[in-house]
Amino acid sequence: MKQAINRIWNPEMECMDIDVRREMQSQKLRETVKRVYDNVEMYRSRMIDAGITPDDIKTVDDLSKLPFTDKPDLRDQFPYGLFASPRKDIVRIQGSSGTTGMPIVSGYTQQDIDDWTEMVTRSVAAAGGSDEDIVQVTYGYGLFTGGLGLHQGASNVGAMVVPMSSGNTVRQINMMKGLGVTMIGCTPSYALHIGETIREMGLDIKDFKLKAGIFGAEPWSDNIRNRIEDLLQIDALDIYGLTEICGPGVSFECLEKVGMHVNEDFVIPEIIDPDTLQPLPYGELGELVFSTIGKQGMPMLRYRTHDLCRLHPEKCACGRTTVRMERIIGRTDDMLIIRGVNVFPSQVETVLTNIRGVSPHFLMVVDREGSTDRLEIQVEVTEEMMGDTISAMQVLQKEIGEKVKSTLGVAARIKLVDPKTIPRFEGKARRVTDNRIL
Ligand code: DLL
Repeated sequence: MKQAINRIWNPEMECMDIDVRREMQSQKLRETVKRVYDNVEMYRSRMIDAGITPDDIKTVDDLSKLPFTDKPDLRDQFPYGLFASPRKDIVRIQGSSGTTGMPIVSGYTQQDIDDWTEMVTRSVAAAGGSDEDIVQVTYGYGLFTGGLGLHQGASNVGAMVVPMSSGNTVRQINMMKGLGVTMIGCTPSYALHIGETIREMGLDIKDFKLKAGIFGAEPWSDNIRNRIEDLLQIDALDIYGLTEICGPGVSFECLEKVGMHVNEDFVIPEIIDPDTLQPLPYGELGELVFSTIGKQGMPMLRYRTHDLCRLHPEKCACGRTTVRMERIIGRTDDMLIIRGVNVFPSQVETVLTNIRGVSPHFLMVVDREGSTDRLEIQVEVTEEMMGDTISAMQVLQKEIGEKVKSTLGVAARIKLVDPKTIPRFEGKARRVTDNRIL
Protein backbone atom coordinates (compact mmCIF):
# COMPACT_ATOMS: atom_id res chain seq x y z
CA MET A 1 0.00 0.00 0.00
CA LYS A 2 1.29 3.50 -0.81
CA GLN A 3 1.73 5.34 2.46
CA ALA A 4 -0.47 8.34 3.23
CA ILE A 5 1.06 10.77 5.76
CA ASN A 6 -0.90 12.39 8.60
CA ARG A 7 -1.10 16.17 8.17
CA ILE A 8 -2.77 18.54 10.60
CA TRP A 9 -4.05 21.47 8.58
CA ASN A 10 -4.83 23.81 11.44
CA PRO A 11 -2.96 22.70 14.60
CA GLU A 12 -4.06 25.79 16.50
CA MET A 13 -7.74 24.80 16.21
CA GLU A 14 -7.47 21.03 15.90
CA CYS A 15 -5.06 20.51 18.81
CA MET A 16 -6.38 23.29 21.05
CA ASP A 17 -6.46 22.84 24.82
CA ILE A 18 -9.96 21.55 25.56
CA ASP A 19 -10.73 24.15 28.22
CA VAL A 20 -9.71 26.96 25.91
CA ARG A 21 -11.86 25.42 23.18
CA ARG A 22 -14.85 25.21 25.50
CA GLU A 23 -14.46 28.88 26.33
CA MET A 24 -14.39 29.69 22.62
CA GLN A 25 -17.43 27.52 21.96
CA SER A 26 -19.40 29.26 24.69
CA GLN A 27 -18.55 32.65 23.22
CA LYS A 28 -19.55 31.58 19.70
CA LEU A 29 -22.71 29.90 21.01
CA ARG A 30 -23.81 33.14 22.71
CA GLU A 31 -23.35 35.00 19.42
CA THR A 32 -25.30 32.38 17.46
CA VAL A 33 -28.20 32.34 19.92
CA LYS A 34 -28.44 36.12 19.76
CA ARG A 35 -28.25 36.06 15.98
CA VAL A 36 -31.13 33.62 15.55
CA TYR A 37 -33.22 35.27 18.26
CA ASP A 38 -32.91 38.59 16.47
CA ASN A 39 -33.33 37.30 12.91
CA VAL A 40 -35.30 34.05 12.77
CA GLU A 41 -38.94 34.09 13.80
CA MET A 42 -39.13 30.32 14.45
CA TYR A 43 -36.23 30.33 16.92
CA ARG A 44 -37.44 33.47 18.67
CA SER A 45 -40.97 32.17 19.21
CA ARG A 46 -39.70 28.76 20.37
CA MET A 47 -37.37 30.36 22.86
CA ILE A 48 -40.17 32.57 24.13
CA ASP A 49 -42.40 29.47 24.47
CA ALA A 50 -39.60 27.76 26.42
CA GLY A 51 -39.37 30.81 28.68
CA ILE A 52 -35.80 31.68 27.76
CA THR A 53 -33.97 34.65 26.28
CA PRO A 54 -30.44 34.81 24.82
CA ASP A 55 -29.20 35.94 28.26
CA ASP A 56 -30.00 32.49 29.65
CA ILE A 57 -27.42 30.87 27.36
CA LYS A 58 -24.02 31.72 28.81
CA THR A 59 -21.93 28.58 28.28
CA VAL A 60 -22.02 25.26 26.45
CA ASP A 61 -23.59 23.78 29.59
CA ASP A 62 -26.73 25.84 28.93
CA LEU A 63 -27.23 24.21 25.52
CA SER A 64 -29.79 21.76 26.87
CA LYS A 65 -32.12 24.64 27.73
CA LEU A 66 -32.62 25.32 24.02
CA PRO A 67 -35.40 23.68 21.98
CA PHE A 68 -34.53 21.14 19.28
CA THR A 69 -34.74 21.69 15.54
CA ASP A 70 -35.72 18.85 13.20
CA LYS A 71 -36.10 18.10 9.50
CA PRO A 72 -39.82 19.00 9.32
CA ASP A 73 -38.85 22.52 10.48
CA LEU A 74 -36.72 22.90 7.37
CA ARG A 75 -39.60 21.77 5.18
CA ASP A 76 -42.06 24.07 6.92
CA GLN A 77 -39.72 27.04 6.66
CA PHE A 78 -38.77 26.33 3.03
CA PRO A 79 -37.30 28.24 1.31
CA TYR A 80 -35.96 31.17 3.36
CA GLY A 81 -37.67 31.01 6.75
CA LEU A 82 -34.57 29.91 8.67
CA PHE A 83 -32.13 32.35 7.07
CA ALA A 84 -30.47 34.65 9.55
CA SER A 85 -28.75 36.81 6.91
CA PRO A 86 -30.28 39.15 4.33
CA ARG A 87 -30.93 37.37 1.01
CA LYS A 88 -28.29 39.53 -0.72
CA ASP A 89 -25.58 38.10 1.59
CA ILE A 90 -26.43 34.52 0.64
CA VAL A 91 -24.08 33.41 -2.13
CA ARG A 92 -24.96 29.70 -2.45
CA ILE A 93 -27.76 27.22 -1.98
CA GLN A 94 -27.16 23.51 -1.44
CA GLY A 95 -29.87 21.01 -0.77
CA SER A 96 -31.06 17.47 -0.44
CA SER A 97 -34.23 15.86 -1.63
CA GLY A 98 -35.18 13.94 1.49
CA THR A 99 -37.38 10.89 1.29
CA THR A 100 -40.76 12.56 1.31
CA GLY A 101 -40.19 14.63 -1.82
CA MET A 102 -40.14 18.14 -0.35
CA PRO A 103 -36.67 19.62 -0.81
CA ILE A 104 -34.69 21.07 2.03
CA VAL A 105 -32.18 23.82 1.34
CA SER A 106 -29.33 25.40 3.19
CA GLY A 107 -28.08 28.95 2.45
CA TYR A 108 -24.44 30.01 2.77
CA THR A 109 -22.82 33.42 3.07
CA GLN A 110 -19.28 33.71 1.68
CA GLN A 111 -18.00 33.33 5.24
CA ASP A 112 -20.01 30.11 5.58
CA ILE A 113 -18.50 28.73 2.36
CA ASP A 114 -15.02 29.64 3.62
CA ASP A 115 -15.66 27.93 6.96
CA TRP A 116 -17.07 24.83 5.28
CA THR A 117 -14.03 24.76 2.99
CA GLU A 118 -11.78 24.88 6.06
CA MET A 119 -13.65 21.95 7.58
CA VAL A 120 -13.23 19.74 4.50
CA THR A 121 -9.64 20.88 4.01
CA ARG A 122 -8.78 19.41 7.41
CA SER A 123 -10.20 16.07 6.24
CA VAL A 124 -8.21 16.09 3.00
CA ALA A 125 -5.03 16.98 4.91
CA ALA A 126 -5.73 14.28 7.52
CA ALA A 127 -5.79 11.77 4.65
CA GLY A 128 -2.35 13.03 3.61
CA GLY A 129 -3.54 15.47 0.93
CA SER A 130 -1.30 18.32 -0.23
CA ASP A 131 -0.38 20.23 -3.39
CA GLU A 132 1.46 17.09 -4.51
CA ASP A 133 -1.87 15.27 -4.91
CA ILE A 134 -4.36 14.64 -7.68
CA VAL A 135 -7.83 14.27 -6.19
CA GLN A 136 -10.69 12.70 -8.12
CA VAL A 137 -14.04 13.88 -6.81
CA THR A 138 -16.62 11.22 -7.61
CA TYR A 139 -19.34 12.53 -5.31
CA GLY A 140 -22.19 14.11 -7.27
CA TYR A 141 -21.86 17.81 -8.07
CA GLY A 142 -24.95 19.98 -7.86
CA LEU A 143 -27.28 20.61 -4.95
CA PHE A 144 -25.80 17.59 -3.15
CA THR A 145 -23.00 18.85 -0.92
CA GLY A 146 -20.60 15.96 -1.61
CA GLY A 147 -19.11 17.10 -4.95
CA LEU A 148 -18.60 20.79 -4.31
CA GLY A 149 -17.69 20.17 -0.66
CA LEU A 150 -14.80 17.82 -1.42
CA HIS A 151 -13.82 19.97 -4.40
CA GLN A 152 -13.40 23.04 -2.20
CA GLY A 153 -11.36 21.16 0.42
CA ALA A 154 -9.08 19.49 -2.12
CA SER A 155 -8.53 22.80 -3.95
CA ASN A 156 -7.68 24.49 -0.69
CA VAL A 157 -4.79 22.13 0.06
CA GLY A 158 -3.54 23.00 -3.41
CA ALA A 159 -4.26 19.60 -4.95
CA MET A 160 -5.08 19.19 -8.63
CA VAL A 161 -8.79 18.38 -8.65
CA VAL A 162 -10.48 16.09 -11.17
CA PRO A 163 -14.17 17.03 -10.88
CA MET A 164 -15.67 13.83 -12.29
CA SER A 165 -18.96 13.83 -10.39
CA SER A 166 -20.61 10.42 -10.08
CA GLY A 167 -21.33 7.82 -12.76
CA ASN A 168 -19.67 6.06 -15.67
CA THR A 169 -17.42 3.74 -13.72
CA VAL A 170 -15.18 2.72 -16.60
CA ARG A 171 -14.48 6.36 -17.43
CA GLN A 172 -13.76 7.06 -13.76
CA ILE A 173 -11.23 4.22 -13.73
CA ASN A 174 -9.56 5.27 -16.98
CA MET A 175 -9.13 8.83 -15.70
CA MET A 176 -7.83 7.57 -12.38
CA LYS A 177 -5.20 5.44 -14.06
CA GLY A 178 -4.37 7.82 -16.90
CA LEU A 179 -3.92 10.91 -14.72
CA GLY A 180 -2.17 9.09 -11.89
CA VAL A 181 -4.85 10.09 -9.39
CA THR A 182 -3.59 9.76 -5.79
CA MET A 183 -6.79 10.37 -3.81
CA ILE A 184 -10.47 9.75 -4.40
CA GLY A 185 -13.70 10.84 -2.73
CA CYS A 186 -17.01 8.98 -3.20
CA THR A 187 -19.50 6.88 -1.25
CA PRO A 188 -17.96 3.71 0.24
CA SER A 189 -20.37 1.49 -1.72
CA TYR A 190 -19.23 3.13 -4.95
CA ALA A 191 -15.57 2.78 -3.96
CA LEU A 192 -16.18 -0.94 -3.56
CA HIS A 193 -17.81 -1.06 -6.98
CA ILE A 194 -14.89 0.82 -8.53
CA GLY A 195 -12.46 -1.64 -6.92
CA GLU A 196 -14.42 -4.64 -8.18
CA THR A 197 -14.69 -3.15 -11.66
CA ILE A 198 -10.93 -2.54 -11.81
CA ARG A 199 -10.44 -6.27 -11.16
CA GLU A 200 -13.07 -7.26 -13.72
CA MET A 201 -11.43 -5.05 -16.33
CA GLY A 202 -8.29 -7.12 -15.79
CA LEU A 203 -6.31 -4.07 -14.63
CA ASP A 204 -3.58 -4.34 -12.03
CA ILE A 205 -3.98 -1.97 -9.07
CA LYS A 206 -0.17 -1.65 -8.96
CA ASP A 207 -0.45 0.46 -12.12
CA PHE A 208 -2.51 3.05 -10.21
CA LYS A 209 -1.09 5.75 -7.95
CA LEU A 210 -3.95 5.85 -5.43
CA LYS A 211 -2.93 6.22 -1.77
CA ALA A 212 -6.06 7.35 0.10
CA GLY A 213 -9.82 7.71 -0.20
CA ILE A 214 -12.30 9.91 1.66
CA PHE A 215 -15.57 8.05 1.84
CA GLY A 216 -18.87 9.04 3.41
CA ALA A 217 -22.51 10.06 2.94
CA GLU A 218 -23.77 6.62 4.03
CA PRO A 219 -23.05 4.15 6.84
CA TRP A 220 -20.26 1.64 6.35
CA SER A 221 -18.21 -0.72 8.50
CA ASP A 222 -14.61 -1.70 9.21
CA ASN A 223 -15.13 -4.86 7.17
CA ILE A 224 -16.04 -2.74 4.15
CA ARG A 225 -13.03 -0.55 4.89
CA ASN A 226 -10.80 -3.63 4.77
CA ARG A 227 -12.25 -4.71 1.45
CA ILE A 228 -11.85 -1.29 -0.13
CA GLU A 229 -8.29 -0.99 1.21
CA ASP A 230 -7.47 -4.40 -0.17
CA LEU A 231 -9.03 -3.78 -3.59
CA LEU A 232 -7.67 -0.27 -4.09
CA GLN A 233 -4.48 -0.57 -1.98
CA ILE A 234 -5.23 2.67 -0.15
CA ASP A 235 -6.05 4.07 3.28
CA ALA A 236 -9.84 4.37 3.32
CA LEU A 237 -11.06 7.13 5.65
CA ASP A 238 -14.51 8.14 6.80
CA ILE A 239 -16.04 11.61 6.46
CA TYR A 240 -19.38 12.67 7.89
CA GLY A 241 -21.71 15.56 7.37
CA LEU A 242 -25.19 16.68 6.48
CA THR A 243 -26.64 19.43 4.33
CA GLU A 244 -28.42 21.12 7.22
CA ILE A 245 -25.13 21.72 9.06
CA CYS A 246 -22.90 22.48 6.04
CA GLY A 247 -22.29 19.21 4.14
CA PRO A 248 -19.27 16.88 4.40
CA GLY A 249 -16.61 17.87 6.93
CA VAL A 250 -18.68 18.09 10.11
CA SER A 251 -16.27 15.35 11.19
CA PHE A 252 -13.55 13.30 9.54
CA GLU A 253 -11.21 10.43 10.24
CA CYS A 254 -7.44 10.68 10.55
CA LEU A 255 -5.02 7.88 9.67
CA GLU A 256 -5.35 6.42 13.17
CA LYS A 257 -8.81 5.22 12.03
CA VAL A 258 -10.33 5.42 15.49
CA GLY A 259 -13.36 7.61 14.87
CA MET A 260 -14.14 10.92 13.21
CA HIS A 261 -12.80 14.18 14.63
CA VAL A 262 -15.61 16.69 15.03
CA ASN A 263 -14.71 20.19 13.86
CA GLU A 264 -15.64 21.55 17.26
CA ASP A 265 -14.72 25.15 16.52
CA PHE A 266 -17.65 25.17 14.06
CA VAL A 267 -20.17 22.78 15.61
CA ILE A 268 -21.06 21.50 19.08
CA PRO A 269 -22.10 17.84 19.16
CA GLU A 270 -24.41 16.24 21.71
CA ILE A 271 -25.78 12.73 22.12
CA ILE A 272 -29.37 12.44 23.32
CA ASP A 273 -31.70 9.61 24.16
CA PRO A 274 -34.08 9.68 21.14
CA ASP A 275 -37.05 8.74 23.35
CA THR A 276 -36.59 10.95 26.41
CA LEU A 277 -34.60 13.62 24.50
CA GLN A 278 -32.28 13.92 27.51
CA PRO A 279 -28.53 14.44 26.89
CA LEU A 280 -26.41 11.31 27.38
CA PRO A 281 -22.81 11.18 28.64
CA TYR A 282 -19.81 10.50 26.41
CA GLY A 283 -19.53 6.85 25.40
CA GLU A 284 -23.26 6.13 25.35
CA LEU A 285 -25.14 5.26 22.20
CA GLY A 286 -27.80 7.74 21.18
CA GLU A 287 -28.91 10.27 18.60
CA LEU A 288 -26.44 12.84 17.42
CA VAL A 289 -27.48 16.48 17.72
CA PHE A 290 -25.51 19.45 16.35
CA SER A 291 -25.52 23.16 16.99
CA THR A 292 -23.60 25.33 14.57
CA ILE A 293 -21.42 28.07 16.01
CA GLY A 294 -20.27 30.75 13.63
CA LYS A 295 -22.61 29.90 10.77
CA GLN A 296 -24.33 33.02 9.51
CA GLY A 297 -26.67 32.17 6.62
CA MET A 298 -28.63 29.38 8.23
CA PRO A 299 -27.53 28.64 11.79
CA MET A 300 -28.90 25.46 13.36
CA LEU A 301 -29.56 25.07 17.05
CA ARG A 302 -29.72 21.54 18.47
CA TYR A 303 -30.46 19.96 15.12
CA ARG A 304 -31.57 16.33 15.46
CA THR A 305 -29.67 14.29 12.87
CA HIS A 306 -31.47 10.99 13.65
CA ASP A 307 -28.04 9.37 13.24
CA LEU A 308 -27.09 6.94 15.98
CA CYS A 309 -23.57 6.99 17.34
CA ARG A 310 -21.28 7.47 20.34
CA LEU A 311 -18.87 10.31 21.17
CA HIS A 312 -15.41 9.86 22.69
CA PRO A 313 -13.49 12.77 24.24
CA GLU A 314 -10.04 11.18 24.70
CA LYS A 315 -7.14 12.82 22.88
CA CYS A 316 -6.18 10.95 19.70
CA ALA A 317 -2.70 9.59 19.00
CA CYS A 318 -2.59 11.91 15.96
CA GLY A 319 -2.40 14.92 18.28
CA ARG A 320 -5.89 16.30 17.69
CA THR A 321 -7.89 17.05 20.83
CA THR A 322 -11.32 17.21 19.21
CA VAL A 323 -14.14 14.89 20.26
CA ARG A 324 -14.41 11.81 18.05
CA MET A 325 -17.57 10.25 16.66
CA GLU A 326 -17.74 6.50 16.28
CA ARG A 327 -19.07 5.20 12.99
CA ILE A 328 -22.75 5.91 12.48
CA ILE A 329 -24.47 2.60 13.15
CA GLY A 330 -27.68 3.65 11.40
CA ARG A 331 -30.45 6.19 11.56
CA THR A 332 -33.37 6.18 13.91
CA ASP A 333 -35.48 6.49 10.79
CA ASP A 334 -33.85 3.90 8.46
CA MET A 335 -34.18 1.58 11.37
CA LEU A 336 -36.66 -1.12 10.46
CA ILE A 337 -38.94 -2.51 13.10
CA ILE A 338 -39.61 -6.13 12.22
CA ARG A 339 -41.89 -8.03 14.53
CA GLY A 340 -41.04 -5.47 17.17
CA VAL A 341 -37.29 -5.80 16.78
CA ASN A 342 -35.16 -2.84 15.68
CA VAL A 343 -33.08 -3.83 12.71
CA PHE A 344 -30.42 -1.85 10.86
CA PRO A 345 -29.10 -2.61 7.37
CA SER A 346 -25.59 -2.15 8.81
CA GLN A 347 -26.09 -5.29 10.93
CA VAL A 348 -26.81 -7.35 7.81
CA GLU A 349 -23.73 -5.89 6.17
CA THR A 350 -21.60 -6.99 9.13
CA VAL A 351 -22.98 -10.53 8.91
CA LEU A 352 -22.37 -10.80 5.17
CA THR A 353 -18.87 -9.38 5.21
CA ASN A 354 -17.88 -12.14 7.63
CA ILE A 355 -19.10 -14.97 5.40
CA ARG A 356 -17.13 -16.45 2.51
CA GLY A 357 -18.87 -16.99 -0.81
CA VAL A 358 -21.11 -13.90 -0.76
CA SER A 359 -20.61 -10.29 -1.78
CA PRO A 360 -21.50 -7.39 0.54
CA HIS A 361 -24.25 -6.31 -1.88
CA PHE A 362 -27.70 -7.10 -0.52
CA LEU A 363 -31.32 -5.99 -0.52
CA MET A 364 -33.71 -6.29 2.41
CA VAL A 365 -37.35 -6.71 1.36
CA VAL A 366 -40.01 -6.42 4.03
CA ASP A 367 -43.61 -7.54 3.50
CA ARG A 368 -46.55 -8.05 5.77
CA GLU A 369 -48.49 -11.29 5.50
CA GLY A 370 -51.63 -11.03 7.58
CA SER A 371 -50.30 -9.29 10.65
CA THR A 372 -46.84 -10.82 10.49
CA ASP A 373 -43.78 -9.08 9.11
CA ARG A 374 -41.66 -11.11 6.74
CA LEU A 375 -38.08 -10.18 6.03
CA GLU A 376 -36.31 -11.45 2.95
CA ILE A 377 -32.64 -10.73 2.39
CA GLN A 378 -31.43 -11.08 -1.15
CA VAL A 379 -27.73 -11.85 -1.12
CA GLU A 380 -25.38 -12.00 -4.08
CA VAL A 381 -23.12 -15.01 -4.22
CA THR A 382 -19.61 -14.65 -5.64
CA GLU A 383 -18.61 -15.94 -9.09
CA GLU A 384 -16.54 -18.72 -7.47
CA MET A 385 -19.54 -19.88 -5.46
CA MET A 386 -21.65 -20.08 -8.63
CA GLY A 387 -19.57 -23.02 -9.81
CA ASP A 388 -20.22 -24.90 -6.57
CA THR A 389 -22.76 -27.67 -5.91
CA ILE A 390 -26.40 -27.13 -4.97
CA SER A 391 -25.79 -28.64 -1.56
CA ALA A 392 -22.91 -26.17 -0.97
CA MET A 393 -25.35 -23.37 -1.78
CA GLN A 394 -27.84 -24.78 0.69
CA VAL A 395 -25.17 -24.90 3.39
CA LEU A 396 -24.30 -21.28 2.64
CA GLN A 397 -27.94 -20.21 2.76
CA LYS A 398 -28.38 -21.94 6.11
CA GLU A 399 -25.22 -20.34 7.52
CA ILE A 400 -26.38 -16.84 6.54
CA GLY A 401 -29.84 -17.52 7.93
CA GLU A 402 -28.46 -18.61 11.29
CA LYS A 403 -26.01 -15.72 11.59
CA VAL A 404 -28.69 -13.20 10.61
CA LYS A 405 -31.03 -14.60 13.22
CA SER A 406 -28.45 -14.49 15.99
CA THR A 407 -27.22 -10.98 15.09
CA LEU A 408 -30.53 -9.28 14.27
CA GLY A 409 -32.74 -11.21 16.64
CA VAL A 410 -35.25 -11.93 13.88
CA ALA A 411 -35.40 -14.71 11.33
CA ALA A 412 -35.15 -13.85 7.66
CA ARG A 413 -35.66 -15.76 4.44
CA ILE A 414 -32.33 -15.78 2.64
CA LYS A 415 -32.51 -15.69 -1.13
CA LEU A 416 -29.20 -16.25 -2.91
CA VAL A 417 -29.06 -14.37 -6.19
CA ASP A 418 -26.60 -14.36 -9.09
CA PRO A 419 -23.53 -12.11 -9.02
CA LYS A 420 -24.17 -8.51 -10.18
CA THR A 421 -27.96 -8.69 -9.91
CA ILE A 422 -28.39 -6.37 -6.91
CA PRO A 423 -28.41 -2.75 -8.11
CA ARG A 424 -25.21 -0.72 -7.63
CA PHE A 425 -25.43 2.94 -6.69
CA GLU A 426 -23.23 5.82 -7.73
CA GLY A 427 -24.48 7.84 -4.80
CA LYS A 428 -25.93 6.59 -1.53
CA ALA A 429 -26.82 2.89 -1.61
CA ARG A 430 -30.45 1.91 -0.97
CA ARG A 431 -30.60 -1.40 0.86
CA VAL A 432 -34.24 -1.64 1.89
CA THR A 433 -37.56 -2.12 0.11
CA ASP A 434 -40.36 -1.87 2.63
CA ASN A 435 -43.65 -3.06 1.10
CA ARG A 436 -45.61 -2.95 4.34
CA ILE A 437 -48.56 -0.69 4.58
CA LEU A 438 -48.45 0.22 8.24
O1 DLL B 1 -24.41 13.05 2.74
C1 DLL B 1 -23.04 15.01 3.12
C2 DLL B 1 -21.82 14.22 2.80
C3 DLL B 1 -21.33 14.19 1.52
C4 DLL B 1 -21.14 13.55 3.80
C5 DLL B 1 -20.18 13.49 1.21
C6 DLL B 1 -19.98 12.84 3.52
C7 DLL B 1 -19.50 12.82 2.23
P1 DLL B 1 -26.95 14.64 3.19
O2 DLL B 1 -27.26 14.21 1.81
O3 DLL B 1 -27.70 15.77 3.77
O4 DLL B 1 -25.43 15.04 3.31
O5 DLL B 1 -27.11 13.35 4.12
C8 DLL B 1 -26.78 13.39 5.47
O6 DLL B 1 -26.10 11.05 5.40
O7 DLL B 1 -27.46 12.46 8.40
C9 DLL B 1 -26.19 10.48 7.68
O8 DLL B 1 -27.39 9.76 7.88
C10 DLL B 1 -25.61 10.11 6.33
N1 DLL B 1 -24.14 10.18 6.38
C11 DLL B 1 -23.34 11.18 5.94
N2 DLL B 1 -22.04 10.85 6.14
C12 DLL B 1 -22.02 9.63 6.74
C13 DLL B 1 -21.00 8.76 7.21
C14 DLL B 1 -24.34 14.25 3.03
N3 DLL B 1 -19.71 9.04 7.09
C15 DLL B 1 -26.94 12.01 6.09
N4 DLL B 1 -21.39 7.60 7.82
C16 DLL B 1 -26.48 11.96 7.51
C17 DLL B 1 -22.69 7.29 7.94
C18 DLL B 1 -23.37 9.22 6.90
N5 DLL B 1 -23.70 8.06 7.50
